[in-house]
Amino acid sequence: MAAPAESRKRIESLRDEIRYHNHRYHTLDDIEIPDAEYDRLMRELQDLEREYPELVTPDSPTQRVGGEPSDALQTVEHRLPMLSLDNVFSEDELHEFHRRVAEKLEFEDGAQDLQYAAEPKLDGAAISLLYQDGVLVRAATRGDGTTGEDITHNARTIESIPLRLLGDGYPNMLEVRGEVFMPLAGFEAYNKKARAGGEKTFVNPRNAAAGSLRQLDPKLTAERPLDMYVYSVGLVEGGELPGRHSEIIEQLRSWGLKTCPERRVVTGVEGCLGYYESIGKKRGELGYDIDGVVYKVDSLAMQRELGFVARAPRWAVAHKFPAQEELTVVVGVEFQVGRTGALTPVARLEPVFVGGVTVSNATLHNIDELHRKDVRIGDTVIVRRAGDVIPEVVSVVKRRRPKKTRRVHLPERCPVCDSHVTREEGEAVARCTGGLYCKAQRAEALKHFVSRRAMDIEGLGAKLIEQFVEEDRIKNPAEIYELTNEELAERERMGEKSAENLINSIEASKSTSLARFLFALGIREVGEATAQSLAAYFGNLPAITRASVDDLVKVPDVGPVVARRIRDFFDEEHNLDVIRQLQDLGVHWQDTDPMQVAEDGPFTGKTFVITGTLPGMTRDEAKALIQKEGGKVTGSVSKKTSYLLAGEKAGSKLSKAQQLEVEILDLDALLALLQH
Ligand code: 9MJ
Repeated sequence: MAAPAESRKRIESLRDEIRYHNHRYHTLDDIEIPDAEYDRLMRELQDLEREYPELVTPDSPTQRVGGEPSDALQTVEHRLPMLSLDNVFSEDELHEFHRRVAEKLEFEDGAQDLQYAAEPKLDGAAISLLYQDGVLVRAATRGDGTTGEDITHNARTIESIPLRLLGDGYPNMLEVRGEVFMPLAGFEAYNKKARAGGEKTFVNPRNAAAGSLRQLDPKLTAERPLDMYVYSVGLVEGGELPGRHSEIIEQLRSWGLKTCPERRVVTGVEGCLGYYESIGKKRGELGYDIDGVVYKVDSLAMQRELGFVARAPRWAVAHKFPAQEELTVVVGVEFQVGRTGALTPVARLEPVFVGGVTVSNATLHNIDELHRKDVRIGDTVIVRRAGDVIPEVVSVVKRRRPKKTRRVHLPERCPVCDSHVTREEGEAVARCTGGLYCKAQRAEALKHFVSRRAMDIEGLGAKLIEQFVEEDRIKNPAEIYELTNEELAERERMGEKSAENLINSIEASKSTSLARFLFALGIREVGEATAQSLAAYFGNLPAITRASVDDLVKVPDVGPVVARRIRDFFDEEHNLDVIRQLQDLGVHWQDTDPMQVAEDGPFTGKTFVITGTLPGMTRDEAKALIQKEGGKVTGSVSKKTSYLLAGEKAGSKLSKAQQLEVEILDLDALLALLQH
């Protein structure tokens, strides 16, 4: 029966698609789809070709295994082919593999005692290193297994590849094989730098390793943080190696070649599974990517007996971890508000099985990342879930972008509390301005509100606050003042005595100062010192809540950014509400006279820095005094500093002032200046 037109069409389109991805992978070093997806395309094509053998053509991607050498590098023939490994994805498949091994070796008892050398399956780029009389004479990529590329110039730049073997006893001709990989720390650092410099980043460490090895200019390879472990031997002439795989690897190690420290010899399938599990647990701490483990029959005599099928040995198998990267579709993007008000875009996904679990949300980190990756609703994306790390959107498969997608914009208002969202110039993070009012930020804001230097409510600890917020019992700080003794005493783990203590301490906090109260409100950038300056300058709260940005910047120590924050805070009606409620519930303080800042006082136009311990005056008092006379007080000494007011135990600021030849005053000298 002739193949249906539909299947013919599908075969053609699969071939086109696979060729396209082959080119991206092997030539451009710029992959677009995860391995799992590539494997699926290949498998679908293989299945169709098996069904309709008359449609197999010699140029079908199924007829060629592995990479196409690029034109730019010299090709190398591997005298012994570089093998690939068969995969198993489950316990059952592993049992099946073991059963075949036992059968071929004619074990009668099920081969429970058969020893396997077990090692992590490194996710990098395979390399062949040829040592002649102990000297590295050639390095090559795997290529398609038969023909690779000469990358000797690049291999020489990798520190863990010895240019000469140590010790003696090595064969005259020794080909070792292993994996070049980029450790995760190096990968992250490299990408961070590339991003900052506007250069191309690597999608994953494997691609980074493969791309780095195939550079034409070894200087570029040398800049990449690469490492290598050896895991097998190829050609051996003029010498003998031990009779077990595990012993050979030890031998290679003694000659100065780097080997993976996680290697073990295990017994039977049980041993293999135990190893799989223990490496799976350690995976996140290894510092390099692995995509499974490899079991190799340890005895070389048995390996020889088992031989090969096609391009893979019968004596080894890779037991793969579930794929960490998968494709899925973005069905929406929502913004989550963190405890500090930071807005994080989160992609809602069509559920996909990745990294061993079903994932339906993935982080986009921040709005800049979202735009950099150009993620739109409707896009097909690569999702990555590595270990226990939260799943993330890695990239968009632009080729699969439908005609109609929706772009994502930063919301103007907080999705939790509807307050305005702000974003500072040059900052990646956008924030909700809701503060206390925003449920997402409530617990943090309340902890700050009750803290010792703010309202100083003892006994209202972090745990209790979190419970109250969780239960919606406290929605704003005013509600703290509505807690009753009975209600508290009924709570678990809270005795009558501590309930009473807490009530007393809430009561005591009602009598406070304007500075403490302002600080307690948790306005961004308004720390204790700024709160004090504001309180001293304006003397009362209504004056502050009404002050324009222009008024606010007149306050010593308040710059335009801080002024803007203060204005934004008091522009939110709900913030004023909470303040009113607090005052209605009895929170009060003593107003003071607004500061009379001398327009042309003795210190007008002068900038002071205060350091050390002053005799009989706190630094805050000295600061108020200077400000009252028209001076400005800043935190660090610079060329613009007019005077350093130095008390006892003055440290680095004093030496800085001396170095910059800034005039140094003690308290008496300062007071003397005011006499004139
Ligand atoms: C990796 N990728 O870590 C082999 N491999 O052995 C290990 N690869 C291998 N062994 C024979 N550990 C062919 C490939």
